[in-house]
Amino acid sequence: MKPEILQLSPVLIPSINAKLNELFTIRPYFQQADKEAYLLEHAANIRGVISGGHTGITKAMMMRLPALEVVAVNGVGTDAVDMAYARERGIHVTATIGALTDDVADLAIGLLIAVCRGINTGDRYVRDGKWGKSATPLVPLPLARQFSGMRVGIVGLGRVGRAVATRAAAFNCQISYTDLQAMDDVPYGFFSTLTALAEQCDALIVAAAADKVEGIINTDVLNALGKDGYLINVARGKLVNETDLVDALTEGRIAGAGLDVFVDEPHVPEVLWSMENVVLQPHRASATVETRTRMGEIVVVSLEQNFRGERPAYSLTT
Ligand code: 8YV
Repeated sequence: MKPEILQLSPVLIPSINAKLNELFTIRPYFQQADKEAYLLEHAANIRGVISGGHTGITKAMMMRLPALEVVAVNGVGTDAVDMAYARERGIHVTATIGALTDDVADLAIGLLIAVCRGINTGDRYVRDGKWGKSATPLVPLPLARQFSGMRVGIVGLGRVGRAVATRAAAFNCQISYTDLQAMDDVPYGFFSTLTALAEQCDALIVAAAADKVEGIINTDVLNALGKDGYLINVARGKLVNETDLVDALTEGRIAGAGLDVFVDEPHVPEVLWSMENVVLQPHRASATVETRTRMGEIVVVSLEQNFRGERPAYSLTT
């Protein structure tokens, strides 16, 4: 009998879904209208879970799955998984470590360039038929801000943070960072506090894990970033105090923001929708065919390893 897997969030690569269905009995919980009834019917036989980084799995849900052996997160963040409880029960929790680093770093740089160069604004200007229509052509579109050479501050110098740094360095940016401690294998300047980092950079890029902290980008940090500074977040929405961010943008205390993640996805504060100096994405940093394929392969292999009786190579809990 094939192992039964409860799927809490979708996998968007058809070949991966085909493989999953070939190897396992997939129970697509995320598609059910009556989730409770579905769980009552299948919970006892579920041996594995597939979830997304943002969705994770709660302790309450794991407690309802007595036969659970493995949670394969189709993402790198495990902040939405109760890791302590998983460890307690000896449940393997795997993540797609390394698979999405490049894409997330690419989008961070993309968002920063989009916001400081006003790419979306220019796009709308052309689509709205405004180009060449104004009597004073330069007035409607203000000049943008240069990205090359910016002072870039990275919050969290893990895999993604380092990949952002490499990319920004190629644009002659001056890189500095903050993390739990200074790292001696990088040439970038270290600041032990977020405000000190924010004070001396033009753009702050949030690339930190959200397991232990939230709301760290607050009014103090945004004020330190200042009216010419940009905030980019490709990590987790909850790392930013969203109310403080909205206030800072509304009051012009920072120059702009590029956001892929939000506190309560898919809800994005409506006031941001009309801001020209804000570029919004629907949590899509890892959403390329190449990366989602690699991520899906890790999910498949992690489940396979578990059901062969092996410790999954990507396990973070066992
Ligand atoms: C994905 C993520 O959007 O890796 C993560 O932690 O949040 C994202 O890459 C998500 O996991 C897709 O399921």
